[in-house]
Order: sequence, then structure tokens, then C-alpha cells
Amino acid sequence: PKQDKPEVKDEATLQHDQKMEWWREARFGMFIHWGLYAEPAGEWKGERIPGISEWIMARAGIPVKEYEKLAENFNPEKYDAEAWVKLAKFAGMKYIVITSKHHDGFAMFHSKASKYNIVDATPFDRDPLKELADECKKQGIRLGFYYSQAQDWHEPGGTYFNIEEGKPHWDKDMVREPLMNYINGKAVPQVKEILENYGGLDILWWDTPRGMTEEAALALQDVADNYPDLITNNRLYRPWPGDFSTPEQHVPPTGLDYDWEVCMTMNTSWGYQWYDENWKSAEDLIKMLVDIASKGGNLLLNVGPTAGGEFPKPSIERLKQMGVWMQKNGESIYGTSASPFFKLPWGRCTTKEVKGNTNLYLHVFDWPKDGLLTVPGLKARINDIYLLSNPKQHFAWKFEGDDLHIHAPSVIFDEINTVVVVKTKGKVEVTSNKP
Ligand code: H79
Repeated sequence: PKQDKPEVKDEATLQHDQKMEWWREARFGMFIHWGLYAEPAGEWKGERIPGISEWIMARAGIPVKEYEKLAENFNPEKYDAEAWVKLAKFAGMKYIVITSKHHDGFAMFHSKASKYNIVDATPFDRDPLKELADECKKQGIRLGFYYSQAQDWHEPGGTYFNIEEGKPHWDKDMVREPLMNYINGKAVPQVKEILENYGGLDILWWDTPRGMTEEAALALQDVADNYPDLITNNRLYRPWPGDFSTPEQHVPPTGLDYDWEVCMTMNTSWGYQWYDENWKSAEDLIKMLVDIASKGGNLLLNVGPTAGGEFPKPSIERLKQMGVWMQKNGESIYGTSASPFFKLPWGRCTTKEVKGNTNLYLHVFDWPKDGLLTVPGLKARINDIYLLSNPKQHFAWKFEGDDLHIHAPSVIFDEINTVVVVKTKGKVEVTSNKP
């Protein structure tokens, strides 16, 4: 049961809150899965390998020596960091997290710790992550790197690698060489490189800790600990708190009480897969972002660029449509808190404290046909109710007991998710909540 005593926070908690402040306000980021796997794009020797394309090496059982050859042709000449960052910003995203090395073990940055990297092993004579880091600084957006710390299908010590066959096995742990050889020989040095050489990362995003040991996790955490402002996730080891938890491809129905971020694809695959046409609509993606914000989480929405260095057209279209909505309605997302209501029949709610007063943002997924938008069980002193996308449009209201009825004309204001702002004096109290 909640108590009304003011919370007393210790020094560590205050510092943690300070570190997390921008991340908690951001609400919306871009995930980028880009690597050698974009070249086969889900197809190997004329055969479609179903599932997620960045797993093709394991799913098709491709020997290291064969997979390595992909690097010889990897030459993403259309890559344009400025355009990528510009689009992320247009979409309303406040941070980018990009794969610096996925399970295939190939580094998308210039690494001294392993020659198997984009500068030394491909004809592409540029470091795309350096270019991205510079652009993020220039355009003012936060940047994180994803690093697959456990699985590395290129190294005999990486988990899920079968030395005898020279290829990954994802169903059994076939490690023959000690994990720490790989951790100390490649993972630790590369993590030092990415944290040191890219102008200070904001996020380090670990992935599934299959086959990790506590010793390996501590060795990597030691490196991360040198960067007090660095935000990391909970996937270094299991169990491992990190700074936030990471539901993948689903939204937790009632949110989580720890900081959390849903990572989600727009279609099925993370990496580019040329025949993956299972696209979610822009409308569904906007509603997903709203749904997550109404539960207090962040959305990290994925793009899988091509081997040529371009975002797929359907991704661009969706990001633009989300941007159009965010430019009008972003206030109802950034820096908001979870809904105080247990359930609302017509949509979702986000809230924000502004100088001691509360704004309720009503996200109306289903505009009421009977002209009455009802907020059930609310005690509040209301100042004003208006349309976020057009603040000149005010609405009349009346209370019936604790039910707030807003007079909603039977016109559709916005094509996707109309946001109605309820401005109150002081705090609000919700009386309708059932568990
Ligand atoms: O980077 C993306 C995925 O490649 C990565 N995490 C996101 C962010 C990821 N690594 N592991 N997993 C996700 C979960 C693995 C699921 C598996 Fe399977 C089920 C591995 C083996 C069976 C999926 C299906 C992959 C191969 C077959």
C-alpha cells in the first residue's frame, strides 16, 4: 500500500535520476540493425531463410570462412549519416542506437582489436559509426551503440560457436575455447574502443546473454563503470538490473515498475530482409508509441538499412508519417508520465505536471459517435479543455458526479489519434480505478 510520506532519496538514487533524466523524457528512439547480413538480406544460395535476417549465419549454417567473404563486397556507397539523423529527428526520435557488432562478430566501426571490421575488411574506406556520431553531435540527438557481448559467431571463444564445424550452433552451447579468451581478447578491447573513440556514447545496449558467465559480465561492466553518465540495459547477464529493462517485440500489458524500453521492428526482421513485407501501419505504430508512453515506457523503433546504405522505402514512409503526428502532438509524449487511469474505453492517457498543475492528454483512438467523451472517475478543478493539434478549438464540459463529460462534436479532427488536453488547477485524483 502506498504511503503519503514524502520519498527520501539517497545520493546514489539522486545521481541515477539525474543520469536517466534525458532518457525518461525522450520516450522515442531509433534502433538501427546494420551489418554484413544486409547483403544476403534473408536469402542464401537462392533459398529464403525465414525469420530474422541478422541470424542468417546461424540459421543457414554458414561457415565462418564463407560468411567472411560478404565483407569483400560490402560497400554501402549510398550511406548518408546526415540523412539518417535528419529523418530520425523529423520522426520525433530523441536518440539512436545502432549495432556496432551483432552476433556475426563483424564490427561496423574501425577496430584495432579485430581486423574483422568495416574499415579493414571491406572496400568501403570509411567508418560509418564515426560519421554517425559526428552527425548526432551536429544535429543534437543522443547516440548509443548496441554490442553483442556473448554471441560472436566469428570467434572460437564466442558463445554458440562450434569450432569443429567452423560455424555457429544456436541450439547447443558448443564453446570449446574458454569464453574469457574471447572476452579479454576482443569484447573488452572493442567495448573500450567504442566508449572512447566516438565522442562519448549515451547508451551501451547489450544483447541476449546466452552462455555468459558472471566473470565475463563483470569484466565488461568494469569498462562501462568508467563512464558515469553512460546508460546501459539489463541484458549483460541474467539476472542483471542495468539501468532499464528491455521487453522485445511486445508491450507489457500494465507497464513495468523499473525504467523500461520496448524494442520493436516495423516489419518482422531487424536486419534488412528484401522479401519481408509484413509492415505495421503508421497508425498502428503511433498508437503503439502512445500505448507505451501511457504505461511509462520508451519505444525503440527499428530500421534495417540495405547493404547499399539506405533505409527501406516503407520505413522512410512510416517515419515521416509519425513525424507529422509528433510535430503536432509531441507535447503529449515527451516528458510525460503514465496514465493514472486503469482503463479507458476510447483510448489512452498521458500526464504532465506543469508548475504544480496537471495536464491530462487524452489520446482518443475511437472518437465518440454520440458526441460525449467521458473520463470516468476524476476529481479535478478544470481550467480548460482543448485540441492539442489546434489549441483554438476548445471543448465544453460538465461533471456528473466524478464522471467528466466532454462535449465532442461529431467531426474527426485528426486522421490518426486525436489528442484532447485537459488542463487542471492543482493535482487530480482518480476515483474509478479497479485492479
Ligand atoms: O538484435 C535483435 C535480435 O537479433 C536479437 N535481439 C534483437 C534486439 C536476439 N538475439 N537473440 N534473440 C534475439 C532471441 C533468440 C531467439 C531464438 Fe531463434 C529462438 C534463437 C534461436 C531460437 C530466432 C529464431 C532466431 C533464430 C531462430
